[in-house]
Amino acid sequence: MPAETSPDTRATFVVVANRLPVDRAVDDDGNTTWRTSPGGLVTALEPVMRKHGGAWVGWHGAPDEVVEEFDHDGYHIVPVPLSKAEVEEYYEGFSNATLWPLYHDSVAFPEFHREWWDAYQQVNRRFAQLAADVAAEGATVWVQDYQLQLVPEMLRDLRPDLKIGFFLHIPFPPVELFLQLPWRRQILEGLLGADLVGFQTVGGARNFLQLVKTHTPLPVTKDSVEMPDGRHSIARAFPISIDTQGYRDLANTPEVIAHAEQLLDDLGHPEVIYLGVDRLDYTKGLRQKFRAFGELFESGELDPTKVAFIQVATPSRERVDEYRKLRDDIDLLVGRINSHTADLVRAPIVYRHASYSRATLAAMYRIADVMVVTPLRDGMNLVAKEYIACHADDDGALVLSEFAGAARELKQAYMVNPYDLNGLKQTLVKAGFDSPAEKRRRMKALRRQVGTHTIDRWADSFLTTLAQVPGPVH
Ligand code: GDG
Repeated sequence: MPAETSPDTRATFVVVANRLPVDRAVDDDGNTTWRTSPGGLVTALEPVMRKHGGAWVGWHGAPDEVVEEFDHDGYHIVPVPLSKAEVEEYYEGFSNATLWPLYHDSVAFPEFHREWWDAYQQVNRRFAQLAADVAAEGATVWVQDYQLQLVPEMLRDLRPDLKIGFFLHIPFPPVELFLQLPWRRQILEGLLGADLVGFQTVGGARNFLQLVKTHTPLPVTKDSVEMPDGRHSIARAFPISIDTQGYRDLANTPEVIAHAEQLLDDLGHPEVIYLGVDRLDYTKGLRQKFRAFGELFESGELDPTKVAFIQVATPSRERVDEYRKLRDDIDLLVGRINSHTADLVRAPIVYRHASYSRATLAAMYRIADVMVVTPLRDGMNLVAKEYIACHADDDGALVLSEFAGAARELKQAYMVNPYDLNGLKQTLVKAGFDSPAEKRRRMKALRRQVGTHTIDRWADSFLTTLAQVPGPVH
């Protein structure tokens, strides 16, 4: 198991991710502090890091700026500098306008540009070099996500002594889609530099192994790829989760309970509260969600004076064209629905394009009768799990897209196909007005699942498997 490190020694446990888990904040006196940043990867890995100690290598979020290494919450932070052009080409370009849409079933059109690919390679090489510099002899290095798929191979070339793991937080696409990538061979080879490649679902691991079988000469036996140096690269599913007890405790603090009461008062105690919390991203099925509620409010199947739908859309990737367009579309759609259906007192849709504290989210989870999670494709979806952890009563309900990785585990959710508008509408009504006994039955099972499959278990399972993968034959 990884051990603690101190700032002046090299680390025996290193996480490498595109972003650091902290954002810079400057207070009124001009002092810089670092605050934990929102987002799925950070929510998942921050508790792992606090437990294991070590170093986190990642970009600090400001282009053209060099930031010194520092300590934070018991671990060491190693900022990676990126130029403005690299942010545009490696991050906004290749990562978020090529790989992100392609890996999410091409729900938006992926763009392929050779300059973006060049920047992707260049930045991956820099991350690999910094990880190689900071890792102690024989250290465990855990590389995260789609922005850094070339790092495992590059790092192995630099430091063959390391144990290298890779985890993909987003879906790994079906074979036909992946094959569109002009640089598909390099990406496969990059990933195979890891001793263990982790995916959110069995389907993702299967897609990857299928590609290795058909598009490389390497022998594959079950989930193991035999590499030319005699080592093995294992591909397996490790469904990610949350710090369940941490969320439970947060939701039960007096402050959160009081905030929840306040929210209920402010909303005028609606009979049923539906809630959505998503990054503003075209994969999250927001258009579908709003259209369904719009029709339900307009037809009166949901009474706009008695039912509320709260949607938080956290600002995300605002410099990427597709995200700007989505923001405008949603503003228009919500405005139109509310202008048709609101009375003079309250609009049925409360839409906020803003970021909130974790405690405020917990208060919202507490008061939501129905949590609505409708992605068109999602690696896992932690919001679904956070709701189950925070919603203390068994009277809650989770509406969940079958295209979220979480659907493989949260089988007692009210399952929907977000493309089927009528089906979605029916299920939204059913989840809101189902019998208490049926809701209780489902919530109990969901709570059991999230209570036993925690982020600790996920990390332990990945790291134990990684430690057991046999190394190269010398
Ligand atoms: C990727 C994959 C996978 C959201 N708004 C605020 C806020 N959040 C937090 C949520 C949750 C996280 O961000 C979002 O996680 P998701 O899993 O729902 O989605 P992605 O960001 O797309 O995450 C996803 C995940 O990685 C982990 O592997 O599950 O499939 O796409 O924790 O609570 N947090 C705060 N304020 C907000 O306004 N503090």
